Amino acid sequence: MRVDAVTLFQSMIDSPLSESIVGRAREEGFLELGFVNPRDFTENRHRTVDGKPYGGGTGMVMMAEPVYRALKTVRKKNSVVILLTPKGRRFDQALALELAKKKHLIFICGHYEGIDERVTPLADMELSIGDYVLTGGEPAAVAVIDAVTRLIPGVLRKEDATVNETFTDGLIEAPHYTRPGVWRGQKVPEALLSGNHKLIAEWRRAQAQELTGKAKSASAVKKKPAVRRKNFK
Ligand code: 6GU
Repeated sequence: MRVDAVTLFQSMIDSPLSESIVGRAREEGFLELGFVNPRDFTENRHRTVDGKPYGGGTGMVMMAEPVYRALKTVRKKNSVVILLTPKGRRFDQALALELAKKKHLIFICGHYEGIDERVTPLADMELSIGDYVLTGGEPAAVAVIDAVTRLIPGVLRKEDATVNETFTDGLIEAPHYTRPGVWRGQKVPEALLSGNHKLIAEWRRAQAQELTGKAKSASAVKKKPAVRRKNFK
């Protein structure tokens, strides 16, 4: 897959996507990631890419023309153009699976207070990664590109690594454990030590259903504290 990002801040995307599984996917050619900077498409001496908002208000707005020209250099017939904005559709696993089938994705990353609204018609979709405000679209592009890249066939070594996992079947995955069997007084659940594959599968299914039931009820999510510290040895 080819991905291009229209961004003023290339390294905010390039750097995190150079590590770990996505970094390896790029080295192995599963993902070709390119960048185009609207600042290279300005016409004035100061290479200005932003301006004060019409009607007043705080912050600066990215100008439409440099974004348009940058986009034009990478856009092909088969490109899917995604504008990252907190008012977009919420990104989820189902959409990650859809996007993983595409040949070419282009992410337009706004910064400052946002981009001139008139670039919106250039995009095929507007995406958000959740209900909070980031300094720009770049960290959102990283999240989306990461989630999509690991779904490209061949990127994950184990063939079934994406089959059993959280959200693909609508369930949250069962908890994972590794050595040692007892860690600071906490034991690994018996079923996982049994060597009985049927029992293990049943245990995981039951755990997944329980976790999903809990998490899916809105009241449980609201009441769940962000941090649950236990007294630790
Ligand atoms: Cl895509 N952009 C910005 N600036 N903030 C966000 C976002 C995107 N998604 C959630 N918050």
